[in-house]
Amino acid sequence: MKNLFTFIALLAIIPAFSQQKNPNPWVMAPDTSIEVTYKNPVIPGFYPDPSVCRVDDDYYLVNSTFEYFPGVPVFHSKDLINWKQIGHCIEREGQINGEINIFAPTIRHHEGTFYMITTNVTHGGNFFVTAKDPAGPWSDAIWVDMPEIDPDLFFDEDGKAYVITSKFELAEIDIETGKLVSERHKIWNSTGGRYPEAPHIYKKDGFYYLMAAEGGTEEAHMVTIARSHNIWGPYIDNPANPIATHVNHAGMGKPIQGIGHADIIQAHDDSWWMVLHGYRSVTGYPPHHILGRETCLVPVSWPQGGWPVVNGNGSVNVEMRHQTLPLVPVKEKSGRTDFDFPKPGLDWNYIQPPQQDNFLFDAKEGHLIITGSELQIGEKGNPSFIGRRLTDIQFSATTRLLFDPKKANEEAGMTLVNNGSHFDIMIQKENEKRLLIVKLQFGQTIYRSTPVELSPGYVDLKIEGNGPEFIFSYAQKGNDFKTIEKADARFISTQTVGWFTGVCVGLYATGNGQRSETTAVYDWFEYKGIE
Ligand code: 6LW
Repeated sequence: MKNLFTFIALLAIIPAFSQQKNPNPWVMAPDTSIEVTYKNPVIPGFYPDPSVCRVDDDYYLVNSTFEYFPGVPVFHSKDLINWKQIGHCIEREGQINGEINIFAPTIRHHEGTFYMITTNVTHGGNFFVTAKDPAGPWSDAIWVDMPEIDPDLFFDEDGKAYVITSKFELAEIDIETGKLVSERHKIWNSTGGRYPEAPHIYKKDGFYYLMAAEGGTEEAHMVTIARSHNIWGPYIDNPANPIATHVNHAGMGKPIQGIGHADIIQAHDDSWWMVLHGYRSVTGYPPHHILGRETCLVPVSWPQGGWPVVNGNGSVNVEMRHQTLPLVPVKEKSGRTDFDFPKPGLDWNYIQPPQQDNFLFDAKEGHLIITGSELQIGEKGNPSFIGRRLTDIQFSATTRLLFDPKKANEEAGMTLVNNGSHFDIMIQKENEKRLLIVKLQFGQTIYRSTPVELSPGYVDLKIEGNGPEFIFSYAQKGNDFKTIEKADARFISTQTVGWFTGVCVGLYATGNGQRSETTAVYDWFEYKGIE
């Protein structure tokens, strides 16, 4: 009889098992019956390698900036979702050794002081700057003799400060001087993924946790973690590594790819969160992105004595359905500028510290006046360029330009730039005619559209993006815009041009080998993201 009951009970259980979907957490789909609470990326556009710290219920976040100046934007938020830029850590030429080439930063707050540690790659290496107010001013650089990139600064409870970089060598430092006060010891070997980097150390429940990125910053990117009772190790890998990645089958269909390079923060309500970056593609297969790596946010559950679990299954969704901190929206920035301010807004950037006399912000007239230097965009140095990041897959950027070149070498216009490759809609003079040309330059390959002869007066220039392509058009005297060229967005994507940046749209002038005599006067600029 007992056996019969067992048999019947088994019969009841077997269908339940066979109906159960694959219990592998990687394939868990979001429950769409729960309402969307926020969307990723939380900071759109080329804002990679995020690092975050908290002071009470204020959050501060920084990103890497490579050749752009000012470097390392600082964002503020009350809820980790709505961010507003409040300054830059690197805004004086004196803070860097000549050229700027800033890789991943870490921001930390300790006993009333903010610290931002990063690398000026090939121009001095690792250094940190400090500030009492994260909006600035930040101090001069304090150099730290550590090899490789992605330095992390960890303050232990006993007041000691440590630096670890992508070589996973740890050293105790004197936080006043940056000098090493211990030997460097390699404390971890990573889990074996390519490009192990981006370490951060946290202390929780008596463990030192060492989190890192592996796999490289493309599709195979991942976040891994190990822990030890001793800061010097040995570190034991989390058996559930990687804790976040889209390299697997479940992640491959997600709109955000290449997730990794993370930092973890405990919020003022004790909830845990991870910031990390990922990119949104503008093509089908294989993926190409133009916006660069963007800052995303996902919840973390981190039980006492246990390992952190990221967003349930290690994934990042665009539509997030997790309870948030109370939302405190920030005022939407207008994408329009009439140049009625004496210096560029925080979202404007130069390539390298600029030659200031090539830029005049004439607030009274409402003009930005650019003088072309001898440099072309893409040449080593600081061309006469100022721009902002594209932050939307679909966008339009429009400007009004007054430019009547006197010589054939003088050129000015609006441009899309990524790692030295650039797509320009610009004015040049040829045989006494003022011509409008679209020039597409990728590496040594240059394409010039059929020139359009302009009538006298200002010209409105427009670049639109619809995802897979860019559309270049112009208008004069209030007439409708006429399209003169289209270009495949892949040719200026990060996958094509290389490096770690996304596309910026900017205003420029060049004398193509000699300084221009004629200045380019920009009356206004407008950027619109299209949902
Ligand atoms: C950065 C490294 C990375 O220093 O890419 O994706 C490098 N992660 O950690 C450049 O951003």
